[in-house]
Amino acid sequence: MSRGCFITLEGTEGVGKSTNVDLVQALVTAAGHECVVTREPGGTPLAEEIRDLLLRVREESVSQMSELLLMFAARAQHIEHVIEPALARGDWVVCDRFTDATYAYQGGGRGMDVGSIEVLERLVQGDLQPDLTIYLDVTPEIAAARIRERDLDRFEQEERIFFDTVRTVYQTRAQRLDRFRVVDAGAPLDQVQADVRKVLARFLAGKHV
Ligand code: Z5A
Repeated sequence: MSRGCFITLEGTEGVGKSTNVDLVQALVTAAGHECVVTREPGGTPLAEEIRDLLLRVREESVSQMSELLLMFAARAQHIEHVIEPALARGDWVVCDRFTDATYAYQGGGRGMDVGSIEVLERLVQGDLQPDLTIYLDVTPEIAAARIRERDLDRFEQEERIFFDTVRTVYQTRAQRLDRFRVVDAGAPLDQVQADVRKVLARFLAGKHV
């Protein structure tokens, strides 16, 4: 049994990750693979509790280090109980956000030391990295407009400069890392989904499936 593939979707808030996860799942399944869909922070009962702690708006200010460690605590749980077992049995995993989000939000938005993130990444993930990362790129204005009607969580309440920095980190990583494919998510949904289909088709062709 060969190991499954690990696909992540990334981007700022409201960019359309949840919308496109379903499409990626459908394409992977149509190619004949069992597909596990999951998300971060979250993906197991304990990790979902940590997600709730992280996203809830509260009076007490959350220290940046607490935020970073909670992200990786949730990730450790998620990897051990969901991601690694699925990949080991040959399933494909499609995950809404992973560690690129930590570099973008905690490293970029919060301005935390990237060296500390690298240490935790190594500790928690070992050699585990996504095989393909679909980065949905959009201006913070368009993304914010898409979620305007919602009750905003603790991250979504950040200032515009925060999301500009998050986007810059994502764009830099997308240029630097081969596993990234960038999709213009400011386009109408039909176009975005056509582009996601193309990315998946090329990836599947490269895997000879
Ligand atoms: N976070 C972190 O700081 N560090 C980490 O390591 C990790 C996460 C893993 C929760 O993540 C927060 O955790 C996140 C970063 C932080 N906070 N922020 N901001 P999340 O992924 O759950 O939160 P989110 O990014 O806010 O998810 P979201 O709001 O659900 O966004 P989305 O999934 O990208 O968007 P969507 O729900 O698919 O679409 C939003 C709306 O736009 C919806 O009405 C769609 O119908 C519409 N849409 C989608 N695409 C289009 C197009 N192309 N045109 C028009 N309308 C569209």
